[in-house]
Amino acid sequence: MKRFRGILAEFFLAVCVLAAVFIPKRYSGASAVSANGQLSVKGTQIVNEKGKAFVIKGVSTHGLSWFPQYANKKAFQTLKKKGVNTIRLAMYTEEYNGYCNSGTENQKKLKSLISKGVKAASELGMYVIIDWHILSDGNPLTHKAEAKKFFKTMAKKYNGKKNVFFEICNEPNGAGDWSSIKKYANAVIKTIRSVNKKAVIIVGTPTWSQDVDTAAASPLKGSNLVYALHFYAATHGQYLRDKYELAIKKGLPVLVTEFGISDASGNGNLSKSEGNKWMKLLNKYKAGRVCWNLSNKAETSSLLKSSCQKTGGWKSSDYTAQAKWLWKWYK
Ligand code: IDC
Repeated sequence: MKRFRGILAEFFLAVCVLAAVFIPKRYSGASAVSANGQLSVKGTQIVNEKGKAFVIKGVSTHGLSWFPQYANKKAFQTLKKKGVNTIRLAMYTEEYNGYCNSGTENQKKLKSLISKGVKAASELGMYVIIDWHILSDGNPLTHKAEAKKFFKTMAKKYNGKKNVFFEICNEPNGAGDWSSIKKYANAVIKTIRSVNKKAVIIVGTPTWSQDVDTAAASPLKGSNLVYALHFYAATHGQYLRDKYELAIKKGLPVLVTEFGISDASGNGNLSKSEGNKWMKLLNKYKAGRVCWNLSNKAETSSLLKSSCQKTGGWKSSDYTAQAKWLWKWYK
C-alpha cells in the first residue's frame, strides 16, 4: 500500500511537471507571435503559419515626433494585457517634424524610435507595423525617393523577423489617385521585395484610405499585399461599410490600419453605436483593425486622458471613453 502510494505520488509529480512545461506555452503564456508566427495573406484574410485566420487587434501610436514617450515596452505591455496584439508606429512624413521635411538629425531620431518600438514589440511577442504616414503630402509619389530609401533600410534591418509589417502610404488623398498609388506601390514593393520576400505590405487607398472598392477593381500584382481601409465611426457610416463589403466580395484583402469612434478630425463626439456596427462587420470577416491613437492629446480619439502623464502602467481611470469602449471589444 505504501509503495503504491509512493508510485502514485511520483506519477502525480510527473503530471504536474509536464503540465508546468506545456500548459503555459499553449494556453496562457503564449504570445501572439509565438503562437502564430509569420503572418501572410490568403484570399481576403491575414492568416497565421498554419493558414488559420489571425485577427489583428492593434493600437496606433500618434505621430512618433509628437509623442515619442509612448514608444516604450511598459506601454506596449500594458496594452497587451488589454488584448492588443499589434502596435502601429506612425511616422508622419510631413506634419510636425515629419521624416521628409525636418532634416537628417530628426530622421535619425525617428529611426531610433522605430528601432525602440520594434524591439519592445518583439520582446513582448507582438506584431508591429512601420507606418509611412503620408497625409498633407496627398500623393505618395511626392516622397517616393525617400520612401524607397527608408523601406530598403527597414527591409534589410528586419529581414527574417516574423512580426514586422510595412505600411507604405498611410492615407493618399487629393492627387494621390489609384493610378499614382499603384505606380508608387509597385516601386516601393519592388524595393522591399528585393530584400525581404515575406513581410506583409500594406497599401493605402485613395480618399484617405477609403476607396477599397477602387483598389478591388484593379489590384496590384504580388503576394502578401493587403489594402488599407480607415474609418472614424462618427463620420463614416453605412456607405463606407458598403464599400468595404463590396471590396471583400471582390476578393480584396483589407486591413483596417486606422479607426476610431470619434469624427474624422480625431475629435468631436464619439459614436459607440456606429463603432459597434463596424466591429461586428469586421468580426464577421475576421478582419484586423488598429485603433487611433495612443497619446494623451486633448482630443477624443486619444486613448489616454490629457491629465494622465504616465507613459505606461495605466489604470482604468487613466483611459478615455474611446479606450474603455475599445477594451470591451479587444477582450
Ligand atoms: C490627426 C491627429 C491630430 C493631428 C492631426 C495632424 O489625431 O492630433 O493634429 O492628425 O494632421 C487620419 C490620419 C491621422 C489623423 C486622424 C484624425 O491618418 O493622422 O490624426 N485621421 O484626424 N485619417 C483620418 C483621421
